[in-house]
Amino acid sequence: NAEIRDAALGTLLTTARLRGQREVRGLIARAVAAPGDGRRTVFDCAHGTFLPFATLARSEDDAPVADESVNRAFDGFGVTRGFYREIFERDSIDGRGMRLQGYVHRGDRYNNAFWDGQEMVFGDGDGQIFSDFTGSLDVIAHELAHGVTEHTANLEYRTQSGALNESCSDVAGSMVKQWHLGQSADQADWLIGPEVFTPGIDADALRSMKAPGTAFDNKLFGKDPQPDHMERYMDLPDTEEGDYGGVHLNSGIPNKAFYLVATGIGGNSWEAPGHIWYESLKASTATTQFQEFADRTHAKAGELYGAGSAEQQAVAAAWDEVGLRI
Ligand code: ASN
Ligand code: ZN
Ligand code: CA
Repeated sequence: NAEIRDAALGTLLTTARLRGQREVRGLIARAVAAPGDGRRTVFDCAHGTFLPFATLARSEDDAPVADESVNRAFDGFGVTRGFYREIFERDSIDGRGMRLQGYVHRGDRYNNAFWDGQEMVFGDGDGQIFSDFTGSLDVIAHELAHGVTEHTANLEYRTQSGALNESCSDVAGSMVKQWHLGQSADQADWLIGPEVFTPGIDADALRSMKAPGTAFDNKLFGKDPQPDHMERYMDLPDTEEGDYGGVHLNSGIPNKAFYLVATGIGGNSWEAPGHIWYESLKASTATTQFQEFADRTHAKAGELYGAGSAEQQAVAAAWDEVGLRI
């Protein structure tokens, strides 16, 4: 069957090539590509921004190297890959062993980390406000999870679908950290990136899932603007300035809902709550909005744990508390 599929796709690929259809060729090339072996590779950008100029620093079978940023990225990918495999039976980012490629020391004192559609990229931070972004396991898992979202729902990175995309990365980042540390929902700090601020900065973290809007309140940034309820949903412009409609801000609402589900059910976030969220992500589409996602988590909780189960009741109560009625 696989042979027949490959032959059929090969014919399509040839046709597309002859017709010069670049997008179709890309799609088909990805479809026929052999499943990956899930190996990790970390590259050193040496403060450049053009990734092809980065040099290979460590790959799967290599021993640790002298550069701890390289080792932290490598280890963080390993933990996250293990989490998806063991907890969700998912084989890497694309579910078929996609290689995990990371780039460290990106740019000069660059204050961020990101997923670029193919790989995970980390800045060193400026050393004044931010430190190295590889210093936080939940940030590493957050970036990798953007890849998982892209290969599942492919939630559009704007307004509510974008905030759900961001939230799913925070949820994954928190679960991976809690799983790695063996912390239950009650024991966890529910902070995203507590390590990325330099010790001199008066801030707990980038975001708090437990209490969105309280991760920082200082002279430098003012108060954490994340809302934790639909009444405070931030209608921002769909521009880079407006964070594409506040994708990193309105994510506070679904983040808080996940926190409430996890603590409402009790135990470990990556068990029932994680499965409900992951199944809902896989059943979502590019344009899924908050209400649709909330309804879906409720339906999934019913399918997985039974209609009227404690899990399903916790889901309904959580969304209600952030202003979304099932
Ligand atoms: N660190 C940010 C994120 O992963 C970078 C970005 O805005 N894309 O969400
Ligand atoms: Zn993100
Ligand atoms: Ca601090």
